[in-house]
Amino acid sequence: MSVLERITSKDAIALEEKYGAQNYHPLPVVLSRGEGVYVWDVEGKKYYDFLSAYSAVNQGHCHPKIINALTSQAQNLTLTSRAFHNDMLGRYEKYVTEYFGFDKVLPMNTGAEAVETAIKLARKWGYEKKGIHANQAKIIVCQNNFHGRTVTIISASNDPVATENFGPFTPGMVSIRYNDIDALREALADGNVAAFLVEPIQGEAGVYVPDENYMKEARQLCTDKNVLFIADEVQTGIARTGRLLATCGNCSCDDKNCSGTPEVKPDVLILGKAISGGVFPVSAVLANNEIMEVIRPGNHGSTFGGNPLACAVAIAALEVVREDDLAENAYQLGKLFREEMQKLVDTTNIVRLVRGKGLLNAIVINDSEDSSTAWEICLALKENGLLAKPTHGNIIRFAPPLVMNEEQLLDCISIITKTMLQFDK
Ligand code: IF1
Repeated sequence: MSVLERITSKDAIALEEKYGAQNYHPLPVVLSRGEGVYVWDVEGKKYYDFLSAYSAVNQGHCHPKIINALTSQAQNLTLTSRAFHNDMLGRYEKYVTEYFGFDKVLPMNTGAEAVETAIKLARKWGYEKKGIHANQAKIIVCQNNFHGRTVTIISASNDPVATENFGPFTPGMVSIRYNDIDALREALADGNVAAFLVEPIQGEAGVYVPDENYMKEARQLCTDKNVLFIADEVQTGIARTGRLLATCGNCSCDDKNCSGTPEVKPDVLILGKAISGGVFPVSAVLANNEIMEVIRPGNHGSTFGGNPLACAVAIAALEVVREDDLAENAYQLGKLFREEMQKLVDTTNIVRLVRGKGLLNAIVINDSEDSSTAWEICLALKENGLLAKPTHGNIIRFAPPLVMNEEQLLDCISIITKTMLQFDK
């Protein structure tokens, strides 16, 4: 069989099992096409995508504007490396820094690379600007975080599945309780702290939304202690939570496209995933001059960072966010979704609670964390035409593309409701 001949789900899965590292446990579905909020499996069955590739496909699958940008740029120039300039990088850098309200951007490829970049930037700033003694810089992180899979990043993780047998770990990571402002205040008493790295909503942990003022108070504490406030918006950014950035979710200006007010604006902003609409690996670290200027030629980089193809795709993807008003759509549909899920909480025994912001939501299944109920529900949702996956244990994350309309969302709600009732005891 030629590699490109049509393939059955069974054969496709068998090939992955035989030739691929088993570093995931996917739902038994083999997708071959995506368009907007829909995906199709190789047998032609159509599904609503309620995961959006972990919030990378906010603009919907294969958005024509983004695909056109990809294919057009791919005909001209895909990669120069940073050994030379190219005609796309400067234009992208201007566009993305003005879009989010920062002086400078350091372009990378994956979210983890951007998090690593932010950690290096914070440490260098700590030594050269704050005066922390050599190799003593500390980064404060939150328990149950997810910032990526590199050894330094998992050095900050308390998830045994993500950390076991990957040591020795990078020193200097201090872990505190999430959403506990006193714990942060206590940790900041250490003069060697360079930065506080935090997700505005903990996605992988199960879509934990902190108290309304947590991020604002954390921002203020970091300002008072001359510590960099680093927002990891790889998953919460790009309109996912009903505002352009989750860190601006607390702002009073209520401008859905604002990039945060002074009370919650991070010193360093980390973006990934949907900055490219899930079409190409693109990530970014944004900061103002007094921070970014510690990085000088030769300090940091990557072969593909800031490549012309990534620049063209990211500009198109960000234009779509504004043109399709995705933040407002996520805000309104998210409210409707949680209202409808709350009815399941109130009328069934199977759904314990619903939580989230915008179209980043999760339901907690009323069963033990180690039960297989959430998984079985996702298998049943698949049979009913909707794809979602549990995060941890008994929590199912629901994150459809932000281009979804109300009619489609109501259809998804009826699928979820019908499926939950199958499991209601
Ligand atoms: C996997 C989780 C989500 C992220 C935040 C950085 C990164 C991620 C807040 C790193 C990536 C992905 C990674 C993917 C599954 C998915 C995930 F389940 F792992 F935690 F979304 F919740 N910061 N999240 O969410 O970005 O290097 O992947 O581009 O590794 O299994 P990346």
